[in-house]
Amino acid sequence: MKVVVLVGGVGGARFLLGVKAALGLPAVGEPAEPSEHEITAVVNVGDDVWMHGLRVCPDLDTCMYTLGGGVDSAKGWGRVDETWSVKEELAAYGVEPSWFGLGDRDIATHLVRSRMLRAGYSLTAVTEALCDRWKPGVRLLPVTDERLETHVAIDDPDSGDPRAVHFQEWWVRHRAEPTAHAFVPVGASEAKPTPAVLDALEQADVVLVAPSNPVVSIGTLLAVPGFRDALRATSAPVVGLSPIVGGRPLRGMADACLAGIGVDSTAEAVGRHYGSRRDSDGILDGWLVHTGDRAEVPGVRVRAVPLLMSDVDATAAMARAAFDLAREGR
Ligand code: GDP
Ligand code: FO1
Ligand code: CA
Repeated sequence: MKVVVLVGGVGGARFLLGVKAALGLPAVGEPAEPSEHEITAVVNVGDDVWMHGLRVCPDLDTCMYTLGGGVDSAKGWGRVDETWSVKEELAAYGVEPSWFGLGDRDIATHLVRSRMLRAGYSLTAVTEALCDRWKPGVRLLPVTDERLETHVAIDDPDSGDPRAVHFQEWWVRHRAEPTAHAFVPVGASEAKPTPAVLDALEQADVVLVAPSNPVVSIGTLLAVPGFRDALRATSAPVVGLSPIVGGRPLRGMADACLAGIGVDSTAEAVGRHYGSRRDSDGILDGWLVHTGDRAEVPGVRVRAVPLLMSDVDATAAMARAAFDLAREGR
């Protein structure tokens, strides 16, 4: 089966572990022998940022490290067994930003990526090269090879003046505390989905929308011109899983993001925000919400199942429920 999964970072990567397990693949790494199943992750690049002259791709790296067995699973991002000598030296020089921590091992990834980008390789090619080492067992595709960065319109915490900051500054430096008035996918209007992404959507047997941040992860994928159309055009059923359980995000600050676009932090509101593929611009055929949550989404088949990714088995059960819901629509 050809499965395409739309993901951001931590939540998306953990979901991918379960998708692999549900298809009989090892959650981490590659299977011993080739599998009949193909999993392609279409990954958000809106969090990407130039830091100290290096290109950092948090969602791609979180997926690569998590599925390749190198992630710091306590944090959900960055490398396990990390050291911070370079960060300490940068601080000794008084170099900013000091609020964004780059570990020594992680820096090697950014050095390889930045060098290849400067040599003219696409982000798709760079990611493929990095995955030759990590062997995540799924194909990781940046949604676009063009520059696309999420910036956030806030009121400056000190002066109160309106200003736009890179998503990482809002998320990491300010802990998403300043009210987000708007999320601006800078570069989106010139961006387009890569040919590999369009081909994967066209060839897919099923498309899953991971329980990722609906605004800055899934929303940014949908902001790439042509992506939503390709998602609506595929013959594959599209099934999403709610990242909101019991009226709040399970991790992170998706509620701050949803408030920024005027969507309630409920499974129903997010499902309606994504909309039905039978509508004029919706993307869902099916929507999984957590047991106990209720959701009416016109034109979308809704099912309530346990949606806590407490371990790989629980996540695999979520993926199987999504496959079952996808088949119901055949
Ligand atoms: P990020 O890029 O690191 O923020 O990761 P994603 O955007 O891919 O996923 C973040 C989202 O994952 C958050 O909005 C959480 O609500 C969601 N999430 C985290 N753990 C769980 C879980 O166990 N179950 C569900 N349904 N959602 C989860
Ligand atoms: N998150 C933090 O809260 N603090 C950090 O210092 C930090 C550094 C960092 C470095 C590389 C990387 O790939 C991710 C990093 N993150 C950090 C996480 C990152 O901000 C988030 O994973 C996503 O961008 C949010 O969706
Ligand atoms: Ca992210």
